[in-house]
Amino acid sequence: MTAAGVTAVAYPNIALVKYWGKRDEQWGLPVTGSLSMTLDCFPTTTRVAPAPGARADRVIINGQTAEGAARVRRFLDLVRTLADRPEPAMVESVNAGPTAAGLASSAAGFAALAAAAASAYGLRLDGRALSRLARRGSGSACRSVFGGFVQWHAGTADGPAGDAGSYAEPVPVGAVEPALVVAMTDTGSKAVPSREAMRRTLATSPLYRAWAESSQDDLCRLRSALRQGDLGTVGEIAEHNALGMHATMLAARPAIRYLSGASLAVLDQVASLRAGGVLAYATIDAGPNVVVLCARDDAPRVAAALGEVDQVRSVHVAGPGPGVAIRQG
Ligand code: 2P0
Repeated sequence: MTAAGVTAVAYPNIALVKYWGKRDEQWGLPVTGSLSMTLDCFPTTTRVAPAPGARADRVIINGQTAEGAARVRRFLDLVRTLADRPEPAMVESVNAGPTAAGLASSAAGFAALAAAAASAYGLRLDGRALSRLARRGSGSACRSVFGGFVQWHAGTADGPAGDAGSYAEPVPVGAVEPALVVAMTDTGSKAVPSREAMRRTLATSPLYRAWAESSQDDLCRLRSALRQGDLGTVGEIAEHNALGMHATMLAARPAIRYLSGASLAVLDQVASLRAGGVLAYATIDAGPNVVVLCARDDAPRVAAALGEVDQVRSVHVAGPGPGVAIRQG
C-alpha cells in the first residue's frame, strides 16, 4: 500500500526577459534575472505518492517509464533530504503540451513536481520557498510557481548562501490585457538540450557578457512598462531580449541554432502585422516555435495571420494563467 499521494497542476511560462546561463550549476543560480508570463494552456499534472515498501522511485511520464527519470530522481533526493524521509516515490506525470520542443515543458513539469513532492513528503513551504525548491529542478520552473507576470530574482551570492536570494515572485501590472499566440512549427525534441546549450554559450560566445549586461537594463524597463500597462514597450523589450539571446548562441563554438527557416518566416509575418498597424512582438525560447505577444482583442487576427505561414503546424492563443495548485488524491 502507498501512503497518501498529492497531485499538483502547473502551467508553462514564457519569459519576456530570458534566463540563459547559470553562475552556479549545483544550486541552479542564474547569471541574470528574468521575467515571464505564466500561460493558461498546456498544464502538467503530476502525482507523487511516497511508497515505503518500494525499492526505488518509479517515474511515469505521459504513460511511459520516463527517459528523464534520473533528473526527477535527483530532485526527489533533494526533497527527501529536506524532509528527512527516506522512502522512494511513485511519480506519475501528464504533460498536455509538446515536451522538450522549447515550450517550457520543464518549467511546468518541475513546478508541479516540486509542489506535489514537497506536500507529499510533509514539507510546509510558502510560495517563495517553493519557487526556490522548483529552481533546483529546472531554473524556469521557479517562475511557474506563480500565476500572471513573474520575476525571478538572480540574487548575488553563490552556493548555499545564494540560494535564499534567488526566488520568483509575482510583479505588479497595470491595465494590460495581453495574449501570447504560440506558433508551433515543430513539436519534435530539440537537438541540443538547453542546459548544455547554456553551458556552451557561457564558455564560448563572445557576445554572452554583452547580452547579460543589457538584460539587466531590459528587466528594469520591462517592469516599468508592465506597471504602466504599456504593451508596445513590453513587446519591444521582449523581442529585443530574445533575439539578443539567440545571437549569443549563434556566436557560440560550435554555433547553437534553434531558429529554423519556419521561425524566420513567422518573424517576417510578425513584422508585416506591425507594418499593418497591429501591435505584435515575437519571442523565441530554446526551440524553433515562435510566441507572439499582442493585445487580447487582437489575438484572433494575429492567430489567423500566423496560421497563414506555410510552415506553421498549429496556433494556440494563451492568456495569463494561474500559479501551481495542489490537491489531495
Ligand atoms: C527562459 N529558457 O527564460 C529560457 C529562455 C529557454 C530559453 O529557461 O538548465 O529548462 O533546467 O535551469 O529552465 C530553459 O531552461 O534550464 C529556459 P535548466 P531550463 O525560459
